[in-house]
Amino acid sequence: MSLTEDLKRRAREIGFCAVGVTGAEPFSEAETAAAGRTDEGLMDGLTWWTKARVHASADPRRATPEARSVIALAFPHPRPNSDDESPADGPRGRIAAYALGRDYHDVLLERMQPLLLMLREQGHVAKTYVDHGWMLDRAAAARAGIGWLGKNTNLLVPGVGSSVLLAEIVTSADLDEDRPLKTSCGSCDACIRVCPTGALTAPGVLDNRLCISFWTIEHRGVIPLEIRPLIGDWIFGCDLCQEICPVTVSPRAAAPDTAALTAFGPTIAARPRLEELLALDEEGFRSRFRGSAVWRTRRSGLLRNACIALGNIADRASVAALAGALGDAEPLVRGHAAWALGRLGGAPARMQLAQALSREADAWVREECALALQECGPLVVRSAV
Ligand code: B12
Repeated sequence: MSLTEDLKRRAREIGFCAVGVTGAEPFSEAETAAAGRTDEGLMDGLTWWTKARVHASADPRRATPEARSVIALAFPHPRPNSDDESPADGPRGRIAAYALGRDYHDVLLERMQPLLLMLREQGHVAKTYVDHGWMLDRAAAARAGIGWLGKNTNLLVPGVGSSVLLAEIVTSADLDEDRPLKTSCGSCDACIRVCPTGALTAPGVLDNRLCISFWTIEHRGVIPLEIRPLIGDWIFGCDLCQEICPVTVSPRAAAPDTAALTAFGPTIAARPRLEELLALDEEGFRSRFRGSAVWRTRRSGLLRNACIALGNIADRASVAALAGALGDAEPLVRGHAAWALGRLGGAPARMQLAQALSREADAWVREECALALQECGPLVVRSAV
């Protein structure tokens, strides 16, 4: 058996659902696309994203000059559990499926170790990438033929869909290369139509500034007023453009390998109770989300998102929880709690907002309280006659 076949067999045993090989030449087409989109402002908001990063990420030999091959790998991620759905016990938010288990960076890095060992034992240089090194993951996967780039920009693995996370090994080993697939999404544009913010501006083109995933995961500060109502009940990431994808949700799509999924450990609730999240202090946040991708938002980001979701669900029974958040130590949480109360409306919400306004020192939070009071409508005073 050749080294390529050996590596592929081992990768599948470890739980990777797709594995392919491409050469180590630069990903020139993807580089041009990514640089162009960066120039057009489509990647704006991601403070760590730069043109220099695009160019470096497009060249596997930048960090590994002796590289001959790139092994592209896809690993299935957990899926939401349907018995986590009962809305009867209060409003719930939604967490993107990829974040339901242990942080995927750790999981995939661990899983790649036996492959690294195989290569190094034969004297080859081998370097791993799971998003944190600079590499264009989707471009590598597409050129290695493990899937095609869908109109929702995600890599779709035939027979599996996009519920996968990507990783690569750049190596000096001269492996047998695979060819890119000829598959495409055809005339289907369900993902483009379902996105509530219109973030998919054309097939395969995402405007980061409109993506719910960007706002709820990556953005650190205040979420613009016009975006908030469009976020719905998402509190970390968004899967709408994948959940509608006929390839990903096809009954014929392979169920994720349960042995592979154990690598993610116990999963967190896909639909957590929002009021419970608002009650988390720093320690509570840490013990609930340490080791999971949700950690990235920090407590203040997650509570900000929970307030927005409560505002969108607009159940007046949430006034007390939101009133508690009006007293949070973080202005970011207080301001978004005020917005949410404005969306709930009614006398109790109005009273909480008026009280908050009278004690609030932060200028932006005061502004949010004032706007929310207007949103609640005029105070109705019942006449005695
Ligand atoms: C920046 C980033 C984000 C940003 C911006 C997204 C973006 N489009 O760039 C934000 C925070 C919004 C984000 C969101 C998500 N992300 Co992200 N993200 C990345 C990251 C770090 C870089 C992506 C990148 O290079 N962007 C530059 C743009 C220009 O590239 P692109 O959108 O992929 O565009 C390519 C194709 O569209 C194609 N193309 C060009 N023209 C055309 C035309 C047509 C017709 C078609 C079909 C294709 C096509 O060429 C482009 C260049 O390769 C990668 C990890 C990595 N290091 O690669 C993960 C990564 C792409 N993200 C991932 C995930 C899981 C997500 C989310 C699903 C998470 C979630 N559930 O909330 C969402 C999906 C949103 C979406 N539809 O893209 C996975 C995707 C796995 C997969 N199956 O594809 C990756 C690969 C991480 C990983 N290692 O697994 N992400």
